[in-house]
Amino acid sequence: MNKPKILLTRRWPEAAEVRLKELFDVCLNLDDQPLSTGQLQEALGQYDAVLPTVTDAFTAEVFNAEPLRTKILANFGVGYNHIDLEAAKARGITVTNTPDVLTDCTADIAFGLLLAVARRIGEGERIVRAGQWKGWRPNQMLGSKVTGKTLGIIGFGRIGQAMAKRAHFGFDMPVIYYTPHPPSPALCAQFGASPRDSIEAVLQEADFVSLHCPGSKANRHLINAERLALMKPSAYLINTARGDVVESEALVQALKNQTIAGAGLDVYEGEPNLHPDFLELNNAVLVPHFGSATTETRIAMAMRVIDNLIAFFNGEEPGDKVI
Ligand code: 8YV
Repeated sequence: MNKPKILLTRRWPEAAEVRLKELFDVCLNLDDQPLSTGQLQEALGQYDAVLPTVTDAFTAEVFNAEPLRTKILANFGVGYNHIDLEAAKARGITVTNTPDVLTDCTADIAFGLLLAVARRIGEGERIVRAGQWKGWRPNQMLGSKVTGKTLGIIGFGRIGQAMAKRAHFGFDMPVIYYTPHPPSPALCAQFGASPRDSIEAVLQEADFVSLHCPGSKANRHLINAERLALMKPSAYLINTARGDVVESEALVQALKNQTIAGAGLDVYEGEPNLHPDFLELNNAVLVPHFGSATTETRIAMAMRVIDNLIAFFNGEEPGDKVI
């Protein structure tokens, strides 16, 4: 039997590409540039499986492709808000993702952003590199203490829970959370995490708010001007979820007017573009959507995609089937 024809839309770590090539007839995107709508449509006509990432917008328009050959989109990443699931389903296409393997690294970056913004690490580095450091003094660059402060988590799935674990065991932080899908009380008790019955309650009480809900139409601008206004002026917002969960203009205003103390951001509305005013704000720490970017995790994500493909082409249900 011929090997299934697979399109990898972006380059993967070499070890993972080698493994993929042993199993399938693989086409690589050698330029590693995001594919256009037209190229994604063509891909659906030419390959049995397409392996997208967050940079590939599989909109309803893309799924209108004719002819259609693709049977599975095996996504490299846990989030799939760039794929119109209804449209995929209507064309009979299976979608899989890569949960679990990126949980720890994403929580590490969320906690890293929390520390960086509270302790002004980005700002401090800029001063040193610019040759502007005039020497130690008692009032130099005072930030906010992290240990013992209250962490508020919005969305308490795998990554939210990993964040809670770091806060509870590493930093003695009381953890509160809001989630529409509450985990078992026993699990929450492990991290001393207590539920609140609304997003508003978390925003009002927390010293740090970290977003761990999925990107989706329903969660677009979940954090808007009205909700930002509920946060304490001393509180910080951390976003490693999806850019459009936060209304950028409202966050820029809150940071400019210091109605909140700061923000640590890994994701942006319309990335790789971002609201230009973020660049002028010293109370924002900005990193380039690299929550899962460790060699170990990116290889593990790729292997998870490969496992899903093997199951699918063996006629079994892939372990990470989304639809
Ligand atoms: C990935 C992510 O880098 O998995 C996700 O949802 O946001 C990131 O960890 C990216 O999505 C890869 O497609």
